Amino acid sequence: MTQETIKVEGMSCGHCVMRVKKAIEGVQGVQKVDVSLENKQAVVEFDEGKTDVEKIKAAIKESGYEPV
Ligand SMILES: [Cu+2]
Repeated sequence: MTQETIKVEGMSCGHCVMRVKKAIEGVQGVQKVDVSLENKQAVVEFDEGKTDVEKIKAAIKESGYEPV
């Protein structure tokens, strides 16, 4: 299992946090997601054999937010 911290721009409330969390959870291979509005970041645990950071970032982007 790999853990990565991804900075996310554009979140302004709990609703945004839920949208980003749901988007990341929808990526196959993701095990655990913790999104922080205060820190503007997502801490993601995932199976390296099934997904990668680029795919997770793409899912964040699709949900309307900006991974950095
Ligand atoms: Cu919001």
